[in-house]
Amino acid sequence: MSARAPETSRHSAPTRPVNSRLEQRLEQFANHDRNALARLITLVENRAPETSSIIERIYSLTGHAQVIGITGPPGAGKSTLVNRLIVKYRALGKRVAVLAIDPSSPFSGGAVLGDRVRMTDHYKDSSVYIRSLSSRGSHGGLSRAAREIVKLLDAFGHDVIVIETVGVGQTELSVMDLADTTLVVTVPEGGDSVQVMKAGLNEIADVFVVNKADREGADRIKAELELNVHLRPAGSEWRPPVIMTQAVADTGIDLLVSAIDKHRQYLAEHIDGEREAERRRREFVEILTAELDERAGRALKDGRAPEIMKEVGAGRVNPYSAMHRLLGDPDAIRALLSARNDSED
Ligand SMILES: Nc1nc2c(ncn2[C@@H]2O[C@H](COP(=O)(O)OP(=O)(O)OP(=O)(O)O)[C@@H](O)[C@H]2O)c(=O)[nH]1
Ligand SMILES: [Mg+2]
Repeated sequence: MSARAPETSRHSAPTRPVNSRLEQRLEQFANHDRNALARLITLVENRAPETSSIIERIYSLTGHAQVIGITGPPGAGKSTLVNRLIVKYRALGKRVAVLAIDPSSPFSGGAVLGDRVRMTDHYKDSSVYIRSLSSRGSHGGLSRAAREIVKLLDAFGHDVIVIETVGVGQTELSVMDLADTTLVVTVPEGGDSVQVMKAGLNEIADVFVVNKADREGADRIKAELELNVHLRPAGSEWRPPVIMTQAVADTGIDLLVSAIDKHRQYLAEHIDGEREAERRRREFVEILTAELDERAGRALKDGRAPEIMKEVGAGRVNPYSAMHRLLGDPDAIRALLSARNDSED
């Protein structure tokens, strides 16, 4: 295969055509076909080359959903809470989607299986869509995929999207960045408020939840968190409330829903144009660098890499010199980036 870009890329049109099968899927998606939604999510999850074209096409339909992030230590009761929230939001007539991110265990882990079992009731409800996303082998791709899957769920017409992660790593934290309102769940065991501080969850919390409030020590955790909120440097007027819940017993959930509502209202009343603009610019840079990264990776894999790659591979050119040479050569860049935008699925 030629290392040069096909001629057409020089005149590439502003809208990217997609293959007819994908075109059909997008149409089915627009007609609220849940199978089409599932297929598109799978393409995005697998980082298919047409991912960015899919999101480009559905982008104008996004921006309506309320995105709620829920994070905290393993076993804190996050899924049980999500389950309760689904019921509350369904009672309000809202369409709900859940994206459960499983950080470690694709098949064997109890988390996903447990979620499935407890969430089974909702599977019959066509206004509830539940999907889990495995972080296995996705490297930096997980937060990218999560961002785009949230866009799909939003465009599909869900009013509320809940993202569940176990708050452990940078990836999970960056996924929480997608949420309008982030709930940090703690439990009265093993000094969990300290864990929350250490894990960097403190800074991202819009609402603290002390779940398993039936257990001893719940009041102490609540007091610690409240003190901590009080001692926060005054950067924002929003003071995260601390809500006590017993997810298994369906206790405290109404209070939680109302705290989420208040935060939503706060956001609506405090729209900061410059911050929004900055967020959009940052999102654009992230999308751009992610796309460059993915295209360069694909070019390398399917043999469309520019000549310089061979030189680097043979150790004849140092990678920094190669990078500078490549960036100074528009034809080589075009060759590298002229990824196909469709694939078999
Ligand atoms: N005592 C008590 N147990 C609870 C409460 N809420 C949830 N649990 C139990 O805690 C266990 C873990 O609940 P999950 O909802 O799976 O917790 P999770 O945070 O989603 O767990 P991972 O996704 O594995 O991190 C289950 O056995 C629940 O029944 C509660 O309010 N009180
Ligand atoms: Mg869970």
